[in-house]
Amino acid sequence: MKLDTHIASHDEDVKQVVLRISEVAKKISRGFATRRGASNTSNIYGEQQQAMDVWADELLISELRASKLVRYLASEEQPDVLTFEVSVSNIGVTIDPLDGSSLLDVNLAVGTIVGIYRGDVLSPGKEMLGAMYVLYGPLTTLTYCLREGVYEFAMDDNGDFVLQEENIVIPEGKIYAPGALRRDYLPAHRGFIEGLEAEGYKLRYSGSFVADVHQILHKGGVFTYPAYAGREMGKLRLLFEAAPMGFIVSQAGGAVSDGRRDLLTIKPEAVSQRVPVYIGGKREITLIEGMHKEDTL
Ligand code: FBP
Repeated sequence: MKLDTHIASHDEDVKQVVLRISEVAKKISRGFATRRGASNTSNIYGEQQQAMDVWADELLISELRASKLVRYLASEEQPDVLTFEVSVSNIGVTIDPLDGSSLLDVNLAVGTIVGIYRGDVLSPGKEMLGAMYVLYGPLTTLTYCLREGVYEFAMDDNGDFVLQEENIVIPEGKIYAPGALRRDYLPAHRGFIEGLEAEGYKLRYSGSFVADVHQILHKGGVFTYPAYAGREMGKLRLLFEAAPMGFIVSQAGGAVSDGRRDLLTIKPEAVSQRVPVYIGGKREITLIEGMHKEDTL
C-alpha cells in the first residue's frame, strides 16, 4: 500500500502536509550526490552548515510555503519561527532538515525530522497532532504517526513510499546509544550507563540521532544524550529533535524523558532550547528517572 492511500483517512490538511514533505524527501534523497561538503555558513548554534543542510532547509521552507498548508514553520537552521500569511490552514511545523549532517562526508545514515502542531509550535510535545521522520540510509524510509499507530514505508524503484510495517511497537531489547563523553558524565548518568553495561547491553552509536533512535525503535533499548559537565541542558534541541522523535517512540509504547520527567510535557521557551534526552523502552526510562530521584535525596 502506498503512503497516499494509507494516510487517506486523516484530516485533509495534516494529510497533505505529510504527503508534501514525503515529496520533498524524495528530492532530498536524490540531492546527496551533487551537494557535497561544507557551506561557508553557520547556523544559530554556531555549527558549520553542510551544503545539504542549507539546500534541504530552503527546499522544505519554499515547498511548505508554496503549499499554503502551513502557517507556522520553525527550522533548526533558522533563528526564528516563520509565519506564512498566505496559508489556508492553521498548521504549525517544526523541521530538522538534515539531522546528523556532520556524518555526510563519511556517508552514514542521516534524516529529516518533522513535528506537526495545530497552531503555535512552541507547545509541549504532547499537544502534537503528529510527527514523522525520513531516514536516508541504504533504503530511504519514512515513518509517521498521527496518533493512530506508527507506520513505516520504504521508497521503491518507482520513487513511491510503500508500506513496510504497521503499528510498530518498540520491543524489549538490550541496545544502548550513549551520547556525550564518558569523562563528562554526571554521577546518576554514569551509574545508569554502568548498570546497562553490567546487564550486557550492546553499544550502538552512529552520531546521527535519527538513525540511532530508529534502531532503538526497532530493536529496543535506550538512546541517551544527557546533561553533562559544562552542559547542564545537554546538546540536542527539544523542538527539532527530542520532541518529535519522542512523540513517535512514546506512541510505539516507549517513553522519552529529560532524565527526570516526561519530555513531552515541557513547553519550549525558545526555538533553540536544548534538553537532556533519554528515549527508548519504558523500563530504561523508569530506571534513569528513579536514579535521578535518588540522586537528589
Ligand atoms: P544535527 O546534525 O541536526 O545538528 O544533530 C546533532 C547531532 O548530530 C545528532 O544527530 C547526534 O545525536 C549528535 O549531534 C551527535 O553528537 P556528538 O557528535 O557529540 O556525538
